[in-house]
Amino acid sequence: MHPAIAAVDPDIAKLIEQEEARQRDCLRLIASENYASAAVMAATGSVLTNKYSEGYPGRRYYEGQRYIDQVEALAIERAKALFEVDHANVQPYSGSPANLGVYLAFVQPGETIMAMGLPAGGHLTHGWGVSLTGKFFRAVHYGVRRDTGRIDYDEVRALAKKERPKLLWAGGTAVPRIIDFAAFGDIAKEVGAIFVADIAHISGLVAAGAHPSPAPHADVISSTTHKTLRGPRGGMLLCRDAHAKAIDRAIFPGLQGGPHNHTTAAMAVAFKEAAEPAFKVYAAQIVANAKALADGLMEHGFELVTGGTDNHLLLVDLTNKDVPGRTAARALDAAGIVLNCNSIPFDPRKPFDPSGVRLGTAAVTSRGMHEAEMKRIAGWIAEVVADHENESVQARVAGEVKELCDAFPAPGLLLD
Ligand code: DSN
Repeated sequence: MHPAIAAVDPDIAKLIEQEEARQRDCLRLIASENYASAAVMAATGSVLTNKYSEGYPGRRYYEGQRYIDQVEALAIERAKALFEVDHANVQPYSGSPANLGVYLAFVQPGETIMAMGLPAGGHLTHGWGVSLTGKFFRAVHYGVRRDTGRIDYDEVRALAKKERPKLLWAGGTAVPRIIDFAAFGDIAKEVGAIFVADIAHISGLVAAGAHPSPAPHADVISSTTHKTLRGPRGGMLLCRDAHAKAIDRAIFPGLQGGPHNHTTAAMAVAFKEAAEPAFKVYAAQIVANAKALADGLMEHGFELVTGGTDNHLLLVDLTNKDVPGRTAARALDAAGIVLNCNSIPFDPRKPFDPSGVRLGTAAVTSRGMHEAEMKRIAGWIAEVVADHENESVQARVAGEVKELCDAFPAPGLLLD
């Protein structure tokens, strides 16, 4: 399958093949994962990995950039058109470096930033204590309401007025509902903060109009490119013209060296794919599938944080099932259903062994699955969680999962 690798390194070739078979034969419900297309995969594995190109198109430190400049310029132009922004920087290596670039552009060490707390669904790089961003800056966190699991915008406003942050972040890794970017934009204006929308999870939905865009409201938009957007592992920062210089300088030379040109090319391909009418259909189906999976799970007695979903992501509180999140996730993995355990808001359990699991529908939707398949998946999840120590149930479900996967081939795989 990978003859060039196998000839040099059979151990790695074998492991890649095994991982590819795993991705083929299981239901991948990790909310941040997807299947990149064959074209995106090919660009990622291209000769562009051989080239150094510190700087930006037309302003590089090394020669030999005539093709690389065109690749990066195409990626930039496509990102700008897709997200309707003035400026795009496509060089961040991934979401965390993109977010570090935002801090470097706008905040001094010790200054105050405000974001959603990690236990409520925020991200480590939004000032959480164990992250560099929580050590170098004074981070203040908002959460969600205990009764609804949703953001209370009045509470965010009151906290922002009290703390006067320099940066206000919206977005996170476990937010199942639409984020009111206009409300965040207003709050940021009221307190004189730079408003950053981290849309890593939802950027594919935003690009396709399946989630409201932060573009009219945010000073900066940060995103990865490999989640719902279905591109390569990478990051990007989008902003208004007024912030373009600060953002570009922060990424290079502030934070990174040479951009990963193979990734830039793959991003350009992914942006082109995301601008096609078919991607709108895909993104709408991600959301429809998430709603169907949510309904299916609730019919089986599962409790969802916020009572459902508006996007690709579901957060399930397993407390009423009396099964810890990690135990459920491991049993499901053995049954070919792959998700991750996750803290729920106000979780009494520790983050490494939390009360919930997080699911997303981007990858299964990339296989062409629809609502009917989501109902079947909900049924399997219910069966495996209810009998989580029963290995024969797991083995039987894994077989049924494989049959379903065989009927919905995943994009971008070389096997078969
Ligand atoms: N690891 C990503 C996620 O799963 O949401 C965030 O960095």
